[in-house]
Amino acid sequence: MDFIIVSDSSSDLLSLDGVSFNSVPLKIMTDVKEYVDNSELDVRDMLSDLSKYKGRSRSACPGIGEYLAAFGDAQYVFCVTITSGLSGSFNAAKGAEKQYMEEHPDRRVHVIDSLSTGPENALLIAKLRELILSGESFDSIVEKITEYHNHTRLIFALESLHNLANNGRVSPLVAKLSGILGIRIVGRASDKGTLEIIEKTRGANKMLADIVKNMCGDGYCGGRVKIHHADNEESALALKDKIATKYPDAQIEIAMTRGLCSFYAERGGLLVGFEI
Ligand code: X90
Repeated sequence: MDFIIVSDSSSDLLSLDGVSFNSVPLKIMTDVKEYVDNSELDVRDMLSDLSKYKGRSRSACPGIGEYLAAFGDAQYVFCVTITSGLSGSFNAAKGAEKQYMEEHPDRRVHVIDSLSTGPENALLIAKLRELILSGESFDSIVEKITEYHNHTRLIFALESLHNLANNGRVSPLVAKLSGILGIRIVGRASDKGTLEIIEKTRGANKMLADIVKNMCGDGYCGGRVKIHHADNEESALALKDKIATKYPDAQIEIAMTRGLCSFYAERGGLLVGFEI
């Protein structure tokens, strides 16, 4: 069967084993440089550029044409986008779906608004991959992935909300909180796909404990976890240990955020996608 999974670069994935996969890059722009969030981007270089840069910076989502190109000639397309609550990426993908179906009425496209980003999107993609590889039909995959999505969540810890606030993705008042030295914010993707602050936390250990506490509060009990970190492997490993102490059999994977999530989570940020 001719399946493809397409995702915008907010999923932090560049490739996938065993199933065709295309990543559609978002872009990060300053007044002096544009960073395309594809495999050629050196994320650490971008983060260090941005930490020195004092001017304005922003992001841009893909357009319909970029999604159409990523769909290629596939008979069946599954497309996972960053939350429509914070980006136009989902709308662009839906526009591409409409055009694709008009041009090829025999083909099928299913666009998923993740209402989230990073590791939760990566969980959805991992599940889509499994369903495709197990030979399920398109309609059955749509049904199962919709059900699976009801059982995935995202919790994050950020050291700075500067870029989110400057781009209108979180209120400046909320962002001010994180400006206070040593204060980190723990939050979740709300059910509307927006950023919900849960609490302020002080110190790295407390932050990790707060993440685990909130994961359990949201219903986590040993399912699959993906931790994506913005150049903060040490905290990601410590978090993995903490979860594994409570749930020794949990499958926990660590990856670094790519460009888009690194830009908004900022250096040090942790994003945790998990099953409930
Ligand atoms: O269309 C665009 O230009 C992209 C805008 C994306 C804005 C938000 C990205 C957030 C990345 C930060 C913490 C997680 C928040 C998740 C809330 C659903 C990561």
